[in-house]
Amino acid sequence: MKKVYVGMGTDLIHHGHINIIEVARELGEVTVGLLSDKAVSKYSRTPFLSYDERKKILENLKGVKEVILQEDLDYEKNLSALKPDYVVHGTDWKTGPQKHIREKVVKLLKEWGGELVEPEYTSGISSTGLRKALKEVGTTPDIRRRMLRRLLESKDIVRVMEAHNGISALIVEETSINAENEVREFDAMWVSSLTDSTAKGKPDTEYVDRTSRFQTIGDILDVTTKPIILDGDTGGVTEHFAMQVKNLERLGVSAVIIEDKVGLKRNSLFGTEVKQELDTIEGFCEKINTGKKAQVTEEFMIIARLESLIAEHGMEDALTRAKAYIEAGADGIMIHSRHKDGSEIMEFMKRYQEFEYKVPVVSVPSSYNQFTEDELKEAGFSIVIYANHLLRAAFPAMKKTAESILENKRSLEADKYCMSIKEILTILPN
Ligand code: SPV
Ligand code: MG
Repeated sequence: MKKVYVGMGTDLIHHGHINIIEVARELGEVTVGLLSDKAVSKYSRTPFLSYDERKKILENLKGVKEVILQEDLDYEKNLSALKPDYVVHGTDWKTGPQKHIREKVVKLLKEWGGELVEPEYTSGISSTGLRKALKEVGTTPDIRRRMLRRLLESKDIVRVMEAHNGISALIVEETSINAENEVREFDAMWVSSLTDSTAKGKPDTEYVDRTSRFQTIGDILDVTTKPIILDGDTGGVTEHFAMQVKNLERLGVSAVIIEDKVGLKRNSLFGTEVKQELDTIEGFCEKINTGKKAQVTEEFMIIARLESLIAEHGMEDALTRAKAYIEAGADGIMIHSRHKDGSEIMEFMKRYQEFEYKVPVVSVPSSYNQFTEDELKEAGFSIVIYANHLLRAAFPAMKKTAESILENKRSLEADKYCMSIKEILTILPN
């Protein structure tokens, strides 16, 4: 039997994939190299189905002898080990971002006289189209909830954008650019207390209560599929926090971040201009621990947010608390700072590297926004949250539009600040 290799990343199997497998099995014994989440995430959105689920589907296709892990987009490791007589791939990779991968495969196959077979790409169907259809059907709370942990495993840094209502969440869901051979998108959404409150014209003091926050989450869940991290403020009283955790899990929210403050919560970006009272270490540890015990799913994450630097309690306090919160069961920590130069954040991260037991660390670079995602990753962060930008971007345009209409007593001149009606209609789901 000849050896045939097929590289695939797919999670939503369609007849285009079956066409490839059919050609391959005519040629010999088929090994599928299934791309890891990490490899797929380099050029596309992380698959809906986990690696093991995708593997199971492919293993049960007629003519597939074995499914092995292809860790990278590059075929070299698997091809060199297997030395197949044939590699089968659709013609779609002759152009576009996969072109250089194809060229390398051609070169490799020459080493042992292997051959590349390229069946015509099946038009009219694509995984992207299927994803769109899936979105119309809807994702499930289980798939959405577990996605954040999968992203943490497969992405260098998880990129999160704030959303405060359905339309802003749709922008986070849909905005996508092609840059440097990758499809670049936001991975998840941050339901910020600042922007949720501001959108309602109310202060960010936990005045917008849980019922209202859950309403916002519901609006976002209705129209999107990406995972959600909730800004849980202080988490409220410990007993209420335990109930909140269960509610969030049931909805399909992936994580809640709670901050170690007590009393009337004020936005961190005020710093010490207002009273910022921190919880005791014991009190906050108990809240984390109670939340973890209340949790019913494996994947839900409780992330502890450190306000020591905001309240100017110093670096040692931040590090002591970080250690204690991790010991209490926090699945991640968020270190917040409002200093523009970023030096205290970087110092914290340097010291954090010495911790024996580490968890993913979240950065909210609203003040120190000169750092790129690559630099934050380099410093040790796993998640970056752009915490308020869509709301802040919308305000200037709204204000200019209102002023322009007052000035001109008509709306013609304000058109330049507005999205066209047509565009609005196309972004909304049917
Ligand atoms: C939020 O977005 O509500 C936050 C982050 O908590 S910050 O506004 O920087 O405190
Ligand atoms: Mg907040």
